[in-house]
Amino acid sequence: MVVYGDSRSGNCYKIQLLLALLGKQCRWEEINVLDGATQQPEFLQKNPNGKIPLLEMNDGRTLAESNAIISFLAQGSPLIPQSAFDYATMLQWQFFEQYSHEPFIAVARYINLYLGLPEERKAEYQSKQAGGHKALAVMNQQLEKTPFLVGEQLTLADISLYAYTHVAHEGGFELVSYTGIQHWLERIADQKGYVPMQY
Ligand SMILES: N[C@@H](CCC(=O)N[C@@H](CS)C(=O)NCC(=O)O)C(=O)O
Repeated sequence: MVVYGDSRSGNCYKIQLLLALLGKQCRWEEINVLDGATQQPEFLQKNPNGKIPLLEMNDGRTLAESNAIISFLAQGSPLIPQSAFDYATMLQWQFFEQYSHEPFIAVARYINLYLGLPEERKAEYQSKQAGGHKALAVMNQQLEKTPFLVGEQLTLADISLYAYTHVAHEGGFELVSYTGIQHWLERIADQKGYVPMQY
Protein backbone atom coordinates (compact mmCIF):
# COMPACT_ATOMS: atom_id res chain seq x y z
CA MET A 1 0.00 0.00 0.00
CA VAL A 2 1.10 3.57 -0.64
CA VAL A 3 0.19 6.69 1.31
CA TYR A 4 0.38 9.96 -0.61
CA GLY A 5 1.01 12.74 1.88
CA ASP A 6 2.73 16.00 2.74
CA SER A 7 4.87 15.64 5.89
CA ARG A 8 3.85 19.09 7.16
CA SER A 9 0.16 18.18 7.11
CA GLY A 10 -1.57 17.11 10.31
CA ASN A 11 -4.15 15.17 8.30
CA CYS A 12 -1.28 13.14 6.80
CA TYR A 13 0.51 12.78 10.15
CA LYS A 14 -2.58 11.01 11.57
CA ILE A 15 -1.68 8.09 9.32
CA GLN A 16 2.02 8.11 10.20
CA LEU A 17 1.20 8.17 13.90
CA LEU A 18 -1.40 5.42 13.62
CA LEU A 19 0.92 3.13 11.64
CA ALA A 20 3.72 3.69 14.15
CA LEU A 21 1.44 2.91 17.12
CA LEU A 22 0.24 -0.26 15.40
CA GLY A 23 3.78 -1.25 14.38
CA LYS A 24 2.74 -1.31 10.70
CA GLN A 25 4.41 0.21 7.66
CA CYS A 26 3.25 1.61 4.31
CA ARG A 27 5.23 3.17 1.49
CA TRP A 28 5.13 6.99 1.77
CA GLU A 29 5.00 9.13 -1.36
CA GLU A 30 5.76 12.76 -0.52
CA ILE A 31 3.43 15.25 -2.22
CA ASN A 32 4.04 18.97 -1.86
CA VAL A 33 0.61 20.62 -1.68
CA LEU A 34 2.10 24.01 -2.44
CA ASP A 35 3.43 23.05 -5.86
CA GLY A 36 0.00 22.00 -7.10
CA ALA A 37 0.73 18.25 -7.31
CA THR A 38 -2.72 17.41 -5.90
CA GLN A 39 -4.36 19.23 -8.82
CA GLN A 40 -2.48 17.37 -11.56
CA PRO A 41 -4.56 15.04 -13.78
CA GLU A 42 -2.57 12.00 -12.66
CA PHE A 43 -3.38 12.68 -9.00
CA LEU A 44 -6.99 13.72 -9.71
CA GLN A 45 -7.53 10.31 -11.27
CA LYS A 46 -6.69 8.79 -7.90
CA ASN A 47 -8.63 11.37 -5.85
CA PRO A 48 -11.03 13.59 -7.80
CA ASN A 49 -11.21 15.85 -4.73
CA GLY A 50 -7.53 16.70 -5.22
CA LYS A 51 -6.52 16.28 -1.60
CA ILE A 52 -4.08 14.30 0.47
CA PRO A 53 -3.77 12.08 2.41
CA LEU A 54 -4.69 9.32 0.01
CA LEU A 55 -4.21 5.60 0.52
CA GLU A 56 -3.69 3.44 -2.56
CA MET A 57 -4.00 -0.30 -2.14
CA ASN A 58 -1.99 -2.88 -4.03
CA ASP A 59 -5.03 -3.70 -6.19
CA GLY A 60 -5.42 -0.03 -7.19
CA ARG A 61 -8.36 0.85 -4.94
CA THR A 62 -7.99 4.22 -3.24
CA LEU A 63 -9.27 5.74 -0.02
CA ALA A 64 -9.33 9.46 0.78
CA GLU A 65 -10.16 11.41 3.97
CA SER A 66 -7.71 11.02 6.83
CA ASN A 67 -10.23 9.75 9.35
CA ALA A 68 -11.58 7.14 6.91
CA ILE A 69 -8.03 5.98 6.18
CA ILE A 70 -7.11 5.53 9.84
CA SER A 71 -10.41 3.68 10.44
CA PHE A 72 -9.52 1.27 7.67
CA LEU A 73 -5.95 0.73 8.85
CA ALA A 74 -6.97 0.28 12.50
CA GLN A 75 -9.72 -2.29 11.90
CA GLY A 76 -9.56 -5.00 14.56
CA SER A 77 -7.19 -3.06 16.80
CA PRO A 78 -7.94 -1.84 20.36
CA LEU A 79 -7.98 1.73 19.01
CA ILE A 80 -11.57 1.13 17.85
CA PRO A 81 -13.92 0.62 20.81
CA GLN A 82 -16.14 -2.46 20.91
CA SER A 83 -19.08 -0.90 22.73
CA ALA A 84 -21.59 0.82 20.43
CA PHE A 85 -21.73 3.93 22.59
CA ASP A 86 -17.95 4.31 22.85
CA TYR A 87 -17.63 3.68 19.11
CA ALA A 88 -20.15 6.44 18.38
CA THR A 89 -18.40 8.74 20.87
CA MET A 90 -15.17 8.18 18.97
CA LEU A 91 -16.97 9.17 15.75
CA GLN A 92 -18.46 12.19 17.51
CA TRP A 93 -14.93 13.48 18.24
CA GLN A 94 -13.74 12.70 14.73
CA PHE A 95 -16.64 14.64 13.18
CA PHE A 96 -15.95 17.43 15.67
CA GLU A 97 -12.33 17.44 14.52
CA GLN A 98 -13.32 17.89 10.88
CA TYR A 99 -16.00 20.53 11.41
CA SER A 100 -15.12 22.46 14.57
CA HIS A 101 -11.35 22.08 15.02
CA GLU A 102 -9.43 21.50 11.77
CA PRO A 103 -11.09 24.32 9.79
CA PHE A 104 -9.81 26.80 12.39
CA ILE A 105 -6.56 25.42 13.77
CA ALA A 106 -5.22 23.74 10.63
CA VAL A 107 -6.14 26.67 8.39
CA ALA A 108 -4.53 29.25 10.73
CA ARG A 109 -1.44 27.03 10.86
CA TYR A 110 -1.43 26.70 7.07
CA ILE A 111 -1.57 30.48 6.61
CA ASN A 112 1.21 31.02 9.15
CA LEU A 113 3.53 28.05 8.59
CA TYR A 114 3.11 27.22 4.90
CA LEU A 115 2.42 30.71 3.59
CA GLY A 116 4.42 32.77 6.10
CA LEU A 117 1.44 34.88 7.23
CA PRO A 118 1.21 37.16 4.21
CA GLU A 119 -0.47 40.53 4.68
CA GLU A 120 -3.46 39.62 2.49
CA ARG A 121 -4.29 36.55 4.63
CA LYS A 122 -3.83 38.19 8.06
CA ALA A 123 -7.54 38.97 8.53
CA GLU A 124 -8.47 35.39 7.68
CA TYR A 125 -5.78 34.13 10.08
CA GLN A 126 -7.20 36.33 12.85
CA SER A 127 -10.75 35.18 12.08
CA LYS A 128 -9.74 31.58 12.86
CA GLN A 129 -8.57 32.28 16.41
CA ALA A 130 -11.94 32.40 18.20
CA GLY A 131 -13.19 29.17 16.62
CA GLY A 132 -9.91 27.41 17.35
CA HIS A 133 -10.01 28.41 21.01
CA LYS A 134 -13.63 27.28 21.28
CA ALA A 135 -12.63 23.84 19.99
CA LEU A 136 -9.67 23.66 22.37
CA ALA A 137 -11.92 24.60 25.31
CA VAL A 138 -14.37 21.82 24.40
CA MET A 139 -11.56 19.27 24.26
CA ASN A 140 -10.02 20.57 27.46
CA GLN A 141 -13.31 20.19 29.33
CA GLN A 142 -13.40 16.49 28.45
CA LEU A 143 -9.70 15.94 29.10
CA GLU A 144 -9.98 17.41 32.60
CA LYS A 145 -12.37 14.51 33.29
CA THR A 146 -10.88 11.53 31.42
CA PRO A 147 -7.35 10.65 30.29
CA PHE A 148 -8.44 10.21 26.66
CA LEU A 149 -11.30 11.69 24.65
CA VAL A 150 -13.54 8.63 24.80
CA GLY A 151 -12.60 7.70 28.36
CA GLU A 152 -9.89 5.48 29.79
CA GLN A 153 -8.56 4.09 26.51
CA LEU A 154 -6.67 5.61 23.59
CA THR A 155 -8.84 5.54 20.44
CA LEU A 156 -8.75 6.91 16.91
CA ALA A 157 -10.43 10.06 18.28
CA ASP A 158 -7.20 10.90 20.10
CA ILE A 159 -5.11 10.36 16.98
CA SER A 160 -7.46 12.51 14.88
CA LEU A 161 -7.36 15.38 17.35
CA TYR A 162 -3.73 15.05 18.41
CA ALA A 163 -2.55 15.78 14.87
CA TYR A 164 -3.33 19.49 14.75
CA THR A 165 -3.64 20.14 18.50
CA HIS A 166 -0.01 19.36 19.25
CA VAL A 167 1.12 21.89 16.63
CA ALA A 168 -1.63 24.42 17.37
CA HIS A 169 0.99 26.98 18.50
CA GLU A 170 2.10 27.13 14.85
CA GLY A 171 -1.33 28.58 14.13
CA GLY A 172 -1.03 31.08 16.98
CA PHE A 173 -2.90 29.02 19.62
CA GLU A 174 -1.07 28.95 22.94
CA LEU A 175 -1.98 25.91 25.00
CA VAL A 176 -0.68 27.04 28.41
CA SER A 177 -4.12 27.57 29.92
CA TYR A 178 -5.43 24.19 28.67
CA THR A 179 -3.99 21.91 31.33
CA GLY A 180 -6.21 18.94 30.41
CA ILE A 181 -4.91 19.13 26.84
CA GLN A 182 -1.30 19.48 27.98
CA HIS A 183 -1.42 16.30 30.08
CA TRP A 184 -3.17 14.47 27.24
CA LEU A 185 -0.46 15.53 24.78
CA GLU A 186 2.15 14.08 27.15
CA ARG A 187 0.13 10.87 27.55
CA ILE A 188 0.01 10.39 23.78
CA ALA A 189 3.70 11.15 23.29
CA ASP A 190 4.40 8.44 25.91
CA GLN A 191 2.59 5.73 23.92
CA LYS A 192 4.70 2.80 22.73
CA GLY A 193 5.71 3.32 19.12
CA TYR A 194 4.92 7.06 19.12
CA VAL A 195 6.60 9.05 16.35
CA PRO A 196 6.74 12.84 16.20
CA MET A 197 5.67 14.77 13.14
CA GLN A 198 8.75 15.04 10.91
CA TYR A 199 9.00 18.11 8.74
N1 LIG B 1 -10.94 16.30 5.14
C1 LIG B 1 -9.70 15.98 4.52
C2 LIG B 1 -8.88 17.24 4.35
C3 LIG B 1 -7.69 16.99 3.43
C4 LIG B 1 -6.96 18.28 3.12
O1 LIG B 1 -7.48 19.38 3.34
N2 LIG B 1 -5.75 18.12 2.61
C5 LIG B 1 -4.94 19.26 2.26
C6 LIG B 1 -3.59 19.14 2.94
S1 LIG B 1 -3.78 19.10 4.70
C7 LIG B 1 -4.71 19.22 0.76
O2 LIG B 1 -4.58 18.19 0.17
N3 LIG B 1 -4.66 20.41 0.13
C8 LIG B 1 -4.29 20.52 -1.25
C9 LIG B 1 -5.37 21.05 -2.11
O3 LIG B 1 -6.49 21.32 -1.60
O4 LIG B 1 -5.08 21.19 -3.29
C10 LIG B 1 -8.95 14.92 5.34
O5 LIG B 1 -9.18 14.83 6.55
O6 LIG B 1 -8.15 14.17 4.77
